[in-house]
Amino acid sequence: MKLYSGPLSLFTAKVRVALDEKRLACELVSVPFSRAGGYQPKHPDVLAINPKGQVPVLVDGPVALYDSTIILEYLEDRHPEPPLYPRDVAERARCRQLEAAADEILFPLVFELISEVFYKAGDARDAQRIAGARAAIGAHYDGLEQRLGDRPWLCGEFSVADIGYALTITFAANLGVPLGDAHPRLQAWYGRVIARPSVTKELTGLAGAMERATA
Ligand SMILES: N[C@@H](CCC(=O)N[C@@H](CS)C(=O)NCC(=O)O)C(=O)O
Repeated sequence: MKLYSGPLSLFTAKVRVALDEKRLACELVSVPFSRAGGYQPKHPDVLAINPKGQVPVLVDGPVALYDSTIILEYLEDRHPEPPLYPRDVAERARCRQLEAAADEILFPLVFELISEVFYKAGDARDAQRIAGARAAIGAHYDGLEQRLGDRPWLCGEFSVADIGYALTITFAANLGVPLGDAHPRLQAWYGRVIARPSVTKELTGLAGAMERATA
């Protein structure tokens, strides 16, 4: 298998963690990325496979896929053990919904911070936009704290929902919105997720990439 990935790409990180959890070997191809130019120029293989021109892109023999959610589902179908989705149909649907919510509800708020804080210099930043995104992310944490309750993981056993949410929260925390005192269960859950060797390794790699990108 070959994974086209971005050094600081949250969506690629989800796939790398899943590959590691499933003990699957994969060649990693890093696409061009810089703080000044973003994902330009695009890798020709990515452009040929993904009409959105985005990473991650996974190639497995004749199968070429894009979008992290689709790739995670493919990996689960192709390599069911160890599972990263619940077996029960209703729990599985809830897990898919949460995994998508991390990408489609929480991440767009985090992306507002990436746009303002990572890509812009201090004096060009929109303080109101930053404050609005921070407040909305905090409110999202509140909802997740309720949803988690006393359970160790978001959906029964460790799953793609935990992977997606923990990585998105890591990005939010690095941009100034860490989990706070109002989120004790979420903090304990986060500690469990990042203690997994697959996630620890991924976060170490992301921290190194961040240092290089901002040097
Ligand atoms: N929904 C997609 C999002 C992928 C995505 O936004 N990838 C970013 C890197 S994290 C990218 O390639 N951006 C370049 C661009 O949009 O041109 C997924 O889940 O894979």
